[in-house]
Amino acid sequence: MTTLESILRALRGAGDQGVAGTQVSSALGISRTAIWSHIQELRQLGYDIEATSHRGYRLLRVPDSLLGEDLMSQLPQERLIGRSITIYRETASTNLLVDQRAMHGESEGWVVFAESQTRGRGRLGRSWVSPAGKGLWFSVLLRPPLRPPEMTQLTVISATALSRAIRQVTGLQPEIKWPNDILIQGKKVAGVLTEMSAETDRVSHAALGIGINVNLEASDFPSELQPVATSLQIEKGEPIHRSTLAVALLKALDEDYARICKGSFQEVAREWADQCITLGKRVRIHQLDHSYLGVAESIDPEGALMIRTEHGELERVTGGDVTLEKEP
Ligand code: BT5
Repeated sequence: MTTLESILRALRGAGDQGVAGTQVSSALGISRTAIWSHIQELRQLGYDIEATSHRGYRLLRVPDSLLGEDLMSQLPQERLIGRSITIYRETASTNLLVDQRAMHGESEGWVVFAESQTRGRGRLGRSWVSPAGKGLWFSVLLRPPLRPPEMTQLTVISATALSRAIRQVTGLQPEIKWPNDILIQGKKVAGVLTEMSAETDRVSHAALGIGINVNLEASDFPSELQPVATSLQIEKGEPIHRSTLAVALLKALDEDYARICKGSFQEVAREWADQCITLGKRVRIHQLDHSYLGVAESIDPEGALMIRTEHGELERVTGGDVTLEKEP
């Protein structure tokens, strides 16, 4: 744990009571002058920290910018996802950064956020709009104990964790559209891009990329997306604190990833099914070169969508796009 993270943990732990400089300095084994210079550093970053002789240091307000140490200071000490967190001001794509670091042996659970992405990626070569300071654009490095055909499980747990965290922090009611869309009132508010590097039978690492439109305004979306995309701020009618949401989401992801690592995917799948708007609906499945109609019946133990086609056959869908069809 870095000193900055420990100081933030102490400040948050003390809450309104405040914490004495001497107490922090003896707990961390560093001088009061060193603590003071870290407090100054935090103030420069926009943290409002009161310093008085009778109450010591008190955290009054935190900025909306992302700081790795601050996110880590709010996560449980025992965790896999978010063991280490890096924030970039700008990058091409956070999934790309995960790939590069994974090749150099970075440990599982590393998380990288970017305040903006210049080449944010969607699935199937599509792009993801990621303007500066308005969303949560991040990726997690995982080394999952899954075989390549089971990788849809990762998308399913991410959508479930995302939906839970959004509900907890904003009170909004998100819906999940298989496999990777989070919608509010029918408009897309977040998406998941799971990319893996696999050998024949084993996934060597995965980049789990998540994009959430937090405080975008309608004018932040290109005109063609305005009818189909939304943000939490637009839906809630007020800005949402990004780091509060980031912490809730990292906790939720850590819980759900632990569940699949111990083979309890079905538990997450049940929670997923409760919020999924795709199940029970007439859908059109779009594959690379063709599309067909059917009814979405269930997800199977590997996370694939089971479709009853018009001809009565059961098809297993692991990729491509699904659109909801009007009932005949
Ligand atoms: C996704 O793809 O929904 C996956 C999005 C994953 C983004 C994250 S951000 C962090 C990490 N790093 C990356 O480079 N990517 C991940 P897909 O289902 O293919 O949806 C892409 C389509 O959604 C685009 O073709 C647009 O139509 C639309 N779209 C693009 N940006 C959007 C936005 N910000 N909000 C809503 N819709 C958007």
